[in-house]
Amino acid sequence: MSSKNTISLDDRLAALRAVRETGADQLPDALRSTLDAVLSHATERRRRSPDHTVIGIFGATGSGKSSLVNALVGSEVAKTHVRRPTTSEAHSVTWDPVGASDLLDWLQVRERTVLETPLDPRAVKLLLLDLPDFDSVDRANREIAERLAGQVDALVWVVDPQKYADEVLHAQFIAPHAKHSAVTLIVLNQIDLLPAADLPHVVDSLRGIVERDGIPKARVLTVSARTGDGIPALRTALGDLAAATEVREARLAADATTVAATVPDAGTATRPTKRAIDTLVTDLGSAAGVEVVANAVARSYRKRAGQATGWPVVSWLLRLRPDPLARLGIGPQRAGQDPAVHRTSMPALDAGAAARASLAVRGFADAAAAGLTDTWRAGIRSTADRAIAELPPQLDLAIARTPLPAKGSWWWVIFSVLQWVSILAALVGIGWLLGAAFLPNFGLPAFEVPKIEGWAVPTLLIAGGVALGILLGLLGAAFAAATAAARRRRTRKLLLASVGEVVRKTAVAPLLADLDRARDFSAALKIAR
Ligand SMILES: Nc1nc2c(ncn2[C@@H]2O[C@H](COP(=O)(O)OP(=O)(O)OP(=O)(O)O)[C@@H](O)[C@H]2O)c(=O)[nH]1
Ligand SMILES: [Mg+2]
Repeated sequence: MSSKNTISLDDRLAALRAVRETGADQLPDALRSTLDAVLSHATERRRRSPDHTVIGIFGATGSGKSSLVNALVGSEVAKTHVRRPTTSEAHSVTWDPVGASDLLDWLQVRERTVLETPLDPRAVKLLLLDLPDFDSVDRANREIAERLAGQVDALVWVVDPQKYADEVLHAQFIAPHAKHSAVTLIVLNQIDLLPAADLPHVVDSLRGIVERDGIPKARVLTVSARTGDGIPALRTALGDLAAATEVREARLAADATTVAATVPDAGTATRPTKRAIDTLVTDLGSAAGVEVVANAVARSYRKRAGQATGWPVVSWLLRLRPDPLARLGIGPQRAGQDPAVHRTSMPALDAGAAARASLAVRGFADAAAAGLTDTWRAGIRSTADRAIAELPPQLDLAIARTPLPAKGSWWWVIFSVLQWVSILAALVGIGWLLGAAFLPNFGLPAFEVPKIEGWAVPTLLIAGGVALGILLGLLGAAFAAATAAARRRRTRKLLLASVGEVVRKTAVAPLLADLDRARDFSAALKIAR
């Protein structure tokens, strides 16, 4: 009782429209057309004279529908006959035709009678329809009755004492319209033909059958179109229906609820956590070669630091080795190239990396879609597949565009100067010793070799120079190792930030949009139901 009554028809229809829109590619075609039909029916009905209440008189042939209409309005407006079927066209009776004609056009009712005195003071805006028999042998009759049963605001079922229990009438006609129980009246006509004592039994039996049709607590009225018995009560009941504004909406609401009940729910989506997104970025980053580049940055730094600060006697050998960054096609030497068109020459997602990348995206999507139904999961899968196809070139570009820390360090110059000083010292020592040893051979005066603590100064210069060179080399290598490690970490961070941007835009955002759509769909469906 509760939620059904607090949601307005507007909200319910808006929700149904949202279900139709957000679920567009997830719903089977047939269901989509049904939703469209219900929505357009509701829109059309509400656009046309919302003040009039359309009540249709339905029933088997000969039950006395036309006679009942005549009895209700108090004049012979409808043709009645013993010949069957008599009524083959819908016939309307109105008391306030202004605004009703548009509605009657929509209902495709051509036979129109306008009367003066309403059958109930509250029923001025009533639009009463006498209809052809529902179970007619005449197909056209059946179609008119069926179509109008789908359009009217309230339904009156007329049965007679002979055929009130007819299986076909209940199973094929009343039960399918059970969803409109709130706007349905059951009328047992021709009670003048029943012995008074049997009436309560017949009514009880009829009530039981109608309850089995799916209309519990149905309002059953007993009348005789011939004698007028029960007619005033039926007029009051129709007046009640015409006066209640909610009646006009109840039918549309029931239609919306009924179709919504047939729409399969989407299930519940799990919004990915920040951690799951971070893991996806890291996984895709390593598939795209973030580690490879970070290591190359570190090795490139160490190589160049070695060249600049190593012991010059051996450090020149390092020049023979290619720069690890250059080998990847990235790094300082790409200056002048437009990074927007530049691609790295990394093996952009080789088979193994591509497999790991798609596994990561699929895993991420599947985890988020775990609580969804198969069709919605499949939709999210195809979004993931689209992302998997788009990612490799974008990841490559992201890596190519990221400015890497590739500059040298300030202390290289100091080390380099000191290295040359140490070489110079060693060379001076060597020259000195050579001079001291060979000059006398050329008749030149030998010069004194000074000593410190018993050590010849040239020897000290050589030993000191070599020792300083090696020491500087070792120290430089240690500094370089520490700096290279820091640069590896920084590169990793920079690259992951670039990769993260791409991954968020290309994979996470579309998947989140899908999940949001599933959530909106479920929320709308809940309201529509
Ligand atoms: N005894 C009795 N006869 C009735 C009553 N209502 C209708 N009839 C008769 O039943 C026959 C059929 O009545 P209609 O009103 O034409 O029945 P209908 O339901 O409109 O029939 P179709 O138009 O063929 O679907 C007529 O001969 C009526 O006189 C009633 O309350 N009591
Ligand atoms: Mg008739």
